[in-house]
Amino acid sequence: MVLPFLKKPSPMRLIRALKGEVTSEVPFWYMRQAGRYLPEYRDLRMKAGSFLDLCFNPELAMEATLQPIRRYDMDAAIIFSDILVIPYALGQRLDFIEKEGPKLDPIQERDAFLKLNFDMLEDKLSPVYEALKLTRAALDPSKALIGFAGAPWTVACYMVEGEGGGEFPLTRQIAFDNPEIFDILIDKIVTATTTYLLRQIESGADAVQLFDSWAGLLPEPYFTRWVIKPAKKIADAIDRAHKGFPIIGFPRGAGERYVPFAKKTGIRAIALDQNVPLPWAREMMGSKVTLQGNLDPTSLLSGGKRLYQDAMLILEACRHQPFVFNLGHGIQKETPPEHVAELSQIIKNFKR
Ligand code: 1CP
Repeated sequence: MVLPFLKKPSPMRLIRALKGEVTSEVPFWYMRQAGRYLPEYRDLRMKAGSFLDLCFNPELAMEATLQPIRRYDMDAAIIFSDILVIPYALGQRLDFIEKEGPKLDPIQERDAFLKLNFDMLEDKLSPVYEALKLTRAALDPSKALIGFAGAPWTVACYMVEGEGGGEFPLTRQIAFDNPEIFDILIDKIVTATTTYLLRQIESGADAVQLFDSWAGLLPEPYFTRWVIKPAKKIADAIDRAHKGFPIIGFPRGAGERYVPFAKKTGIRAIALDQNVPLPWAREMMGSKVTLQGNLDPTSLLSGGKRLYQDAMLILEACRHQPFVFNLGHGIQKETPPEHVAELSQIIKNFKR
């Protein structure tokens, strides 16, 4: 048994903040920090061929993961992959079409949900685990490596609809008309995602984030059924295997439902989108929860005075609280890389 006072604090600022510490410097990383806004990413992507070839080549995926760290020295790297590797590993056809985005062969029937199986999960996802191992070995010990997965509801949206678009009308219709049938799909994704995240942790991830990008589409009682409960199942399984392991929950667009999400899942670090006022979130969730967020990505697109003012408002609001600076959603591909440098400097210059 390790006595609590003998446990060394993590050398990673991000991990200390995720565990509730008010670190003297605010740790930061950005959702979609790797990707098409970086010229070196566009070169790498050309070299790899398709997007999936890039995700499933461990050396190239490591390179894409490390590119933004070299430029901006964030506190964390997020492994380069995509939430849609889960449907792919469950046997669904997946393509990324240039300028259009992901396309899957949609599945909408009970039988198709029942047929999904886990036989190929380990084989198909092993390049992601290899990429994590390589990246962890290459990364400075002061930097955290973040693993991730899509949350079951968001992944189900793409599996049923077959593509993005943001409204997912068919998915919502199937889910609300036949919740018991939709549960079959959600439960399969919960099982696959739990295994996937546990394997990422064994492969070197220091924290994991669960992206529920479309959580805002679900009113009650569906929000509890398909956002809160699946996240709790996954988080509980991780906690049973790795007590206290840092998990970041991101039920994007949940508005006031962020509060029951934090309470009922027990997840202790919550990523906020830009529509959530930080003081409100702090008051409602208490200072035991680490907040992460929540700069509007369009502020980063604009740069200059607006970026400075918006970033400072966030930093001031969280001066005395456990906090991780991030955006409210991913970096947009038109964002000038110099603006990301400006923002990183603003955060580094801020002293608590
Ligand atoms: O052509 C290209 O290079 C593809 C662009 C791209 C990239 C760079 C896609 C396709 N995915 C990614 C990487 C990615 N996706 C990461 C990597 C690590 C990093 O952040 O740097 C992560 C964490 C994701 C997560 C992801 N993929 C989410 C959740 C976060 C969010 O943005 O809401 C979602 C919804 C996806 C699906 C997806 N993958 C790609 C696209 C264009 C989309 C969105 C499709 C749509 O709904 O329109």
